[in-house]
Amino acid sequence: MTKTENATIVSGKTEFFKGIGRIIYEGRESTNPLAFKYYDEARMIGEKSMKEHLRFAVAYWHTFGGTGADPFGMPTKFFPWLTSNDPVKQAKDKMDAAFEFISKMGIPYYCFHDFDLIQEGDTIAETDKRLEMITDYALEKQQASGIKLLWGTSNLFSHPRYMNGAATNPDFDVVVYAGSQVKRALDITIKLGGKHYVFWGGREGYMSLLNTNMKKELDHMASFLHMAKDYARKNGFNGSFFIEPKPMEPSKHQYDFDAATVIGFLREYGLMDDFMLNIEVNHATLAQHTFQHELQVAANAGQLGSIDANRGDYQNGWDTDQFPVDVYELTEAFLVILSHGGLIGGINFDAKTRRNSTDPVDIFYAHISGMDAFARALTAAYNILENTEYSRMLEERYSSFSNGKGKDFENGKLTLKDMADLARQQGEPVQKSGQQELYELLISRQI
Ligand code: XUL
Ligand code: CO
Repeated sequence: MTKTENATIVSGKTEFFKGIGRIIYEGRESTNPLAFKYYDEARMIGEKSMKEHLRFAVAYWHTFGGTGADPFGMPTKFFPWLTSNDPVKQAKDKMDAAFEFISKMGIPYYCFHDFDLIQEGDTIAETDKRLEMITDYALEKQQASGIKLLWGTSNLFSHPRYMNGAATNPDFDVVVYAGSQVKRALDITIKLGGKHYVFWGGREGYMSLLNTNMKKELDHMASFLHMAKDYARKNGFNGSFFIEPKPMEPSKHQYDFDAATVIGFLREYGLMDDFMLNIEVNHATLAQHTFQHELQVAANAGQLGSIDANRGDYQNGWDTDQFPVDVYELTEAFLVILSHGGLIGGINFDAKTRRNSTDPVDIFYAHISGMDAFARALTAAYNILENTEYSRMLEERYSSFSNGKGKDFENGKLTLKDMADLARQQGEPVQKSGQQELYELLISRQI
């Protein structure tokens, strides 16, 4: 353990990222690739520090479990923490590497699926034992480093037993198994003081409607979520549950298609009080929406919870999960976030370095780049809201509803006949520009 001025670096027996110390803020003039140019954690943006606004988290799966394997090729990343054949030793090495990396980065949170921490055992008893051991180890590491768990989740999509779904599986035996897994994942999230809990249903959907009773499956999904929520609440969990929308991949059609679909589902099944949304950039674009659109839909319903940060590729439609670097896009996102009081959760980098980025140091470059991009976006959005005409322009655009007949219309006091009479009195409306280019100019001036 090394004390630095900013944080406690927690390495295991082996130091996996040798030669790299605590990544610090050096300012925009710095040419050091292993330093922040914009992310200055203590800097106040309005009432809160950058660290508090952004609440960054590292995704355990991509960052420490990703091997670079894809449907066309074998693993390319032979990281030393992944090499042991003994699942217990491998899990501990991985955790040593994780806490060393996260503490060197000065990132406050991490996120995991149950089986990112350790490989599933052959029996439920063996799996219980393994997760008990590795979460004891995680608890020690959290206490030594001050790093916290932003959210936990359960992998209900990789194992062959879930090929027809987990909570929405047509076979009750599989739904039971999924229930036991979520119970355990909630137990470990609570044990580790996890702030929130995520449901992402990659197999909750269908490959073909021909063999699917959609109504039944949706009812089952709702019953399952109610059970999970009731269990967690009974056991003292007071965080939020987040649903993470995604339209497709791996299923042809996923029930949590996009923010609007999820909100409709939560309303229909009485889950609005406990569940919010975790919006992922690349899932938004897969659903043919912008990231900003999905955030706005969630915010409109008061359900904006957390973010999975990444970006897609402009030339193809896959979930490429690249690190976010587009400051313009992120500024648009932060205009929505700041206008709605910030995030309950935080910003989890659900992103991976490319298959041919094979050096451990690439993981540092990726996170530094993403954190700097978010820091710039946060600052720009804050300045746009506080120091430009933006908010006034937006308000002005709707000012015809602020009084008179416009106000009466908003308050439901006019009939359609009244509208017809008014139109006859007023005649052709005066043309008013939408001024998109002027709004864009306000953003580009601030970034
Ligand atoms: C998959 C995805 C998941 C969730 C957690 O596209 O985003 O990793 O974030 O299960
Ligand atoms: Co995600």
